[in-house]
Amino acid sequence: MTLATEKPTTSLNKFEKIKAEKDGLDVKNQLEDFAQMGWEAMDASDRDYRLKWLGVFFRPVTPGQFMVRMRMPHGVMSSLQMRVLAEIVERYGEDGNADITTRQNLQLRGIRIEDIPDIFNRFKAAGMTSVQSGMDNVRNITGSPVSGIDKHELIDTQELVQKVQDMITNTGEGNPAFSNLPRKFNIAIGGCPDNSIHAEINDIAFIPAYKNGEIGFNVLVGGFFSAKRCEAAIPLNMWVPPNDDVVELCRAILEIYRDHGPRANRQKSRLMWLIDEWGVEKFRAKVEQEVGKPLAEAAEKDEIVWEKRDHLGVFPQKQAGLNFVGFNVPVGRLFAPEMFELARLAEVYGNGEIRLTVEQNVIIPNIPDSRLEALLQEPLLEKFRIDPAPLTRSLVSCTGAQFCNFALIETKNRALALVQELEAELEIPKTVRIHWTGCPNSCGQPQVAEIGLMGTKTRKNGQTVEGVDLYMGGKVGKDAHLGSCVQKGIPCEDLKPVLRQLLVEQFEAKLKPGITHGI
Ligand code: SRM
Ligand code: SF4
Repeated sequence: MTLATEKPTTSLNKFEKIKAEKDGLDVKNQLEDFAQMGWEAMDASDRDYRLKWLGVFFRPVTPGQFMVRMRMPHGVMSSLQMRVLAEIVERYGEDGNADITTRQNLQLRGIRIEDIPDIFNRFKAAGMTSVQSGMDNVRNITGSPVSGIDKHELIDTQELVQKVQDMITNTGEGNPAFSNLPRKFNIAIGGCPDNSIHAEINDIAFIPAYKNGEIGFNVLVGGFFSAKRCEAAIPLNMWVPPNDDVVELCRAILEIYRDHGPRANRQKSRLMWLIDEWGVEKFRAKVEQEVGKPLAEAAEKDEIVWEKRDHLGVFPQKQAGLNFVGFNVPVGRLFAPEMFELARLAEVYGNGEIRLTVEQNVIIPNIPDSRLEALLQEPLLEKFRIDPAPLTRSLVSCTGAQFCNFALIETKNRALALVQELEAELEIPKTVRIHWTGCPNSCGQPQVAEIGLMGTKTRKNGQTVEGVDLYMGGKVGKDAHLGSCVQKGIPCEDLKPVLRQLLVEQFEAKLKPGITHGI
């Protein structure tokens, strides 16, 4: 094994040096000390980098108020867990909130370092962890948000996702075997016919496919976005049954990536760069060798045969008499009172379960037919609608300048205000998927959107102003493919007429009566 820790530290890049000096997970034993000394006195490498191994992110935009990124395997959580998280953010007043992320996960804000030991105890008591959710670790593992309750699903992937997370994180305790990857790593396991996981943008994706009459998964590898390069995942020409082979395969690929992945240049360290270097056949052979047995070749066709569903509204489950209800949470932002309310609704009307989606929305499952009508009358549904307007419905946004220091522009608040203005002016016959992302890191996935907006700086009247690069053509679900940049440097203040024109010319929108201004 050629881990970075065995190399002379002088030749390593900044991040490899930090990891070689001390494993990120080691700060676990220093949390009480950090709480005592406060954020200003902490060693900068521990505070700004190593804490991310525990899911705790120093925010230079709001110094002293940390962000905590959870792990919510499959986006499934209980009302009890939601309430624990609500109590945590509630104590920070206006500074506290939680964002649903594009990986079906939650990020808490406003967190003080002095509270971390207590917060981690609460996580543990409620069966949650934030371990290894940042830096060179495997991110939240995604799955269909309606797994186990979907009439149309081919494989219930919940247990598999949990098993893969447990293998990677040592059941949430932290696992040094996978805490020093060359770079971040994304895994998605989809058992549904509509590719609700965005398989194409994950380092490993499992998609349903029949082989000799048995349902299992075809495996894709190497999908990723970065500022310099974006690639859709490619077939590994491998099929695995939906059992522990999935866990073994993830373990094998992670070990290969850990031991052989390129580490010199952070811009060229994601899994696809290793696959480029070796070629997919050599990579496949190495995976087979690492797993220790021959693995089947890919099934001829996969079972992603549907357009992607957004799960908003009321849907009968596969369990007779039960329903799931999908709520739109505008740009994924939750505050403590709404989190308590979601927990209450899940308990009063469902069985206490809550699910998160990669579109930054919420699903409450297991609602009996007899309770549906009453749920739909609840005041929270005025804010988190089940039938939102067509642009709000599919709006996704990354964090942006409010909290993220990489951001070149403000995103969430601007995104929401702009679609609301456009909805006031236009009749829009169908939903249009608009994704905002504050910088080229692409956390808001503009490449999967019909209209993608990526933050940039541009010039207007001799001044540098906030702007966006416009992406178009992203297709999700069946035959997914990535969109590309069609126009650069549109000043944000000029964006509304550009989008209005696009919506009219390409998405069949019409100006509402009385709206005259200019296309
Ligand atoms: Fe991301 C870094 C937020 C999904 C690509 N991402 C960051 C950081 C941690 C930067 C930082 O330290 O400030 C952002 C934290 C801001 C904050 O305070 O919230 C951040 N990323 C997010 C989230 C919260 C966006 C959102 O609003 O939903 C998503 C959290 C997911 C989760 O629960 O773990 C998020 N990030 C993504 C995705 C989308 C996905 O996974 O489907 C991508 C593109 C896909 C991919 O990774 O291949 C993505 N984030 C990045 C990158 C570019 C990675 C690269 O290889 O270059 C960075 C920068 C980096 O890692 O150096 C980054
Ligand atoms: Fe921050 Fe850029 Fe990611 Fe948005 S895309 S959360 S601005 S790193």
